[in-house]
Amino acid sequence: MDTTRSRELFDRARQLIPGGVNSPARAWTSVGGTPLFFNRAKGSRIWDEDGNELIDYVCSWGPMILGHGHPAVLAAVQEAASRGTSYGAPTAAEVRMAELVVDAVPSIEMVRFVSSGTEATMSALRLARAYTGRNKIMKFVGGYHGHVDALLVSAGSAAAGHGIPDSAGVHPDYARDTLVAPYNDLAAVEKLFADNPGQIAGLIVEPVAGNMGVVPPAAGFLDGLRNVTGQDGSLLIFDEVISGFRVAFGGAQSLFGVTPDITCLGKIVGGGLPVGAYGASAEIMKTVAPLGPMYQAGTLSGNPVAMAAGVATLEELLKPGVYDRLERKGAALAKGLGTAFSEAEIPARVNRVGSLLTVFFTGDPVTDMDSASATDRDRFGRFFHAIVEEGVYPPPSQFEAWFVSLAHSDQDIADTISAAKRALSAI
Ligand code: KE4
Repeated sequence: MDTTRSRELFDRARQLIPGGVNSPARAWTSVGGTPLFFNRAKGSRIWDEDGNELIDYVCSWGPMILGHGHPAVLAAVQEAASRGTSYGAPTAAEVRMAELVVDAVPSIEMVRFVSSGTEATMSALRLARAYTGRNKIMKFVGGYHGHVDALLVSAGSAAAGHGIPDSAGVHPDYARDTLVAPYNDLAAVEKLFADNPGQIAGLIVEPVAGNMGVVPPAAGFLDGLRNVTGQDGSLLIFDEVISGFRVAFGGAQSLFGVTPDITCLGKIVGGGLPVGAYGASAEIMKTVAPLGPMYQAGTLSGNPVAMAAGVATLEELLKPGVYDRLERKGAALAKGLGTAFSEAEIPARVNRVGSLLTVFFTGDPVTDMDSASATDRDRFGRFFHAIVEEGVYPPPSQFEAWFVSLAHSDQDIADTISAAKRALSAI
């Protein structure tokens, strides 16, 4: 595959931008090689600067659930932008967006929009501490919640992929009050609560882990978290930045029937433009300024063009049969990949929830960060490069999710499986 233009751009980018990228997940560090530079996408397809066309399973790391360049989203963005791009004042679009989110997400009676998932989780932590008056928080090994100081502890996603799950520059005082447990290990969580009674402001969890690769919650795990936090008076925070509007319109909390105290949203809620959100009961959200003492603000929060993209996206997702179609596509891809691996006699697992999945090269179950880290990551890197050569673009890291969109046709999925079979013969 000719990647001359990407390599030229990468050489220039690396002189100007750390690692040549504006987010480490894009750097291909864990798989090696030169990241492709893209300049166009439509539906399930994406084109790089050298004109190579690929079937896209990164989908901007989740937002493009409708597929790239959906006409309703483009029209809404163009119409909003024609009236101006930012006012720094309230707009009707924010009201419409808030109505959609409050109606969709069981735990949310009131919501505040921000500009990224990181801002959402950072604000959720501050809210939990402000509401409870407590200082400690708990997260899971391999959980990634954006680059919030207190949460860059045993973090997943590219932080783990780059071998810096505990980032440099985080003041030890910020991390000191962060307790960590293995994902799916309810006993470890219960012990931490027993050892820190009445001291934990909140427990933040990806209800479907996406940043150690996809790891579904074990049976009873989320219910267990709900019980132990409730008994202690600690707040349960669902980081649904990936799973929100992805695994169900109401997110993992509606899929699994477990209602958290605070929910964080991002990615899909912005339809590809910068939007994050955090929400909770009115009782909890009245803590947030200007109603209450917890301060949080943002110049572009609720930006009208971003709101237009989000509203258009959610309105498309409200249409009948959408999540059945996503489930069918995800299941077909996972089944086909599984068949390809078994025909090639290569030990592999495909973890999946709906249209979220991850391929692990192992014969053992992957249920937490330890088991995800023990998989054959070198083989993943070889598989990644081989399948890119065959015209399929999965995430350039083992600790990420593949995202299937409504635009991925049956033919795309069949072509992906054929490409995987050819790629497996090369690794
Ligand atoms: P952002 O600040 O990147 O919008 O969201 C942070 C975040 C919060 N919570 C979860 C569960 C997340 O997955 C993320 C961000 N996800 C990564 C990929 N796993 C985004 C890609 C990147 O970092 O460039």
